[in-house]
Amino acid sequence: MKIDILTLFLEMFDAINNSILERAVKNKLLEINYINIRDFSKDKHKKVDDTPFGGGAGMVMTCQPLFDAINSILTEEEKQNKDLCQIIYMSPKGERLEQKIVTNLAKLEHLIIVCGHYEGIDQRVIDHFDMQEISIGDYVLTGGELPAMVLCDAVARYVEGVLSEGSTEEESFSNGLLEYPQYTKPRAYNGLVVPEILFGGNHQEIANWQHQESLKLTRKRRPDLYRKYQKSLKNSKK
Ligand code: 4H4
Repeated sequence: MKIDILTLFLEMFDAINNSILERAVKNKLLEINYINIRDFSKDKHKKVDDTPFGGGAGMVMTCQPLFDAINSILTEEEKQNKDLCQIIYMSPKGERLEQKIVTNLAKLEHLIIVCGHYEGIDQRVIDHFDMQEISIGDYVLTGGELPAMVLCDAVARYVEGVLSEGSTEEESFSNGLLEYPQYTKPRAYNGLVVPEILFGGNHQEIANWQHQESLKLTRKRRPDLYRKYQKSLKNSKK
């Protein structure tokens, strides 16, 4: 299995280079590559983030460096056939990491893991590459590197030969909503545009749209959170 990790902080991964993964890599059961997203920035100051459209705190990682970094890794075959390589984005909005996801990922030949920072990455990157968003839990970290290490560690355990035979058989898992999609400059990238509502300047309309997007996303991705939210809404009206 080959895992390509896109990150801004390669040195953080020294932590897993001295673990069971090191032996798996040495025995050629696993290949792990670390790619620095900043190396792909075409900005003269190597910027990789910008302010979010629609206002709001924090910064968002921009499209260009991420598009170019990912496209530099995908083979022509993988660009044509999305089944050959799974691209994962570590995000609090993702599907909660559970063993079922781990065992499914462990069957793949090639994984690309994208580590976000700040408020995350521009939604167009996620949509264009049809990324699988995975969360290690309902909390926001400073970066996606630790979640990426958690995922690598969990997946590597299921790669044939990494652990001794049979050792994985007998083992045992806000405002209450997921955040709305994030966008930043440019307004259009490779024909991919930002929702017009964010440029209307009507903060109430923007806030309403963002809330609706949060509701939509949460209902789809985390029905458990959604049911809890609706219930608390009913109780607050009593
Ligand atoms: C990504 C913060 C996306 C906020 C990030 C968003 C986790 C987690 C995490 C640095 C990056 C944070 N990754 N499980 N929990 N705006 N990553 O906290 O989409 O909510 O995996 S956002």
